[in-house]
Amino acid sequence: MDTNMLSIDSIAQILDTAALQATATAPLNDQYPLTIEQAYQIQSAVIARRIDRGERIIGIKMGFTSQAKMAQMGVADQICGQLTDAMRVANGGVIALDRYIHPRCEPEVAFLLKHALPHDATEQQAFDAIEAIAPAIEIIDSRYRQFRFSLTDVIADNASSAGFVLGDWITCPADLVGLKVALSIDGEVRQTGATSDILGNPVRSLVAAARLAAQAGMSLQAGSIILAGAATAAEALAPGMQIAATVASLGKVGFSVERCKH
Ligand code: OOG
Ligand code: MG
Repeated sequence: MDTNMLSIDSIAQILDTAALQATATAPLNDQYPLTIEQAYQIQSAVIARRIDRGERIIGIKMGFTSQAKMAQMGVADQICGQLTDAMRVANGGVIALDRYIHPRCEPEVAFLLKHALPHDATEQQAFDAIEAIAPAIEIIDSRYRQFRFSLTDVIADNASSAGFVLGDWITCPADLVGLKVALSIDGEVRQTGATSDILGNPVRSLVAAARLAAQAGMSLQAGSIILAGAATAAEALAPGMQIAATVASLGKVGFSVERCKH
């Protein structure tokens, strides 16, 4: 980074403060062009601040693994972010909107690993490492104004991660291609897709997670949770909403939003 730029830590502080205060900040890219490597360093520094506050890393989230998400956000490369225990929302739980800036939800699948994955894992190795699978909903919340960012901006911002809800873990079916995915709000289906919308097969997202995580100095261990990325575009959250996602043969997961903003 050249000298007239902010340090990795001061950019991390801007993003962390934006998240803590639920207040949007300006995208970094125009003022401080970053390399992908620097963006992941900022992401790690943002996570380090969470760890200092007592949070624990429990997994990885993948981003932009479906055409629907790439088209919605105008970003075309796969990215990863880190999940902490504090981001987890109980299945059937209730969230308060005041903790977020402009949150959205999206239907995903989650994997639980039974052993570590090497950075160059094959699809078969990735499949063999799966302990269980669950339907999931990710709550994303960009710390940037208007939810607009460049690739490096969103990497630095921990891939917009803000929360996630997991359904019950079940044994992974042998075939993960073409399971229907639906996201409904207040009982009305808003988004539909299929597991094959996630890189043709969500197991490929696990392969990509192993590669990207290693590049960014993270690792996938026994017990790690991996969110494979949304199969559909995301939907904005509003007070009082009841959100549910179903993935055929995996089951259902849901949460609701408090009726009033405090
Ligand atoms: C970035 C995160 C993308 C996904 O599932 O593709 C993502 C964003 O959309 O703000 O989580
Ligand atoms: Mg996502």
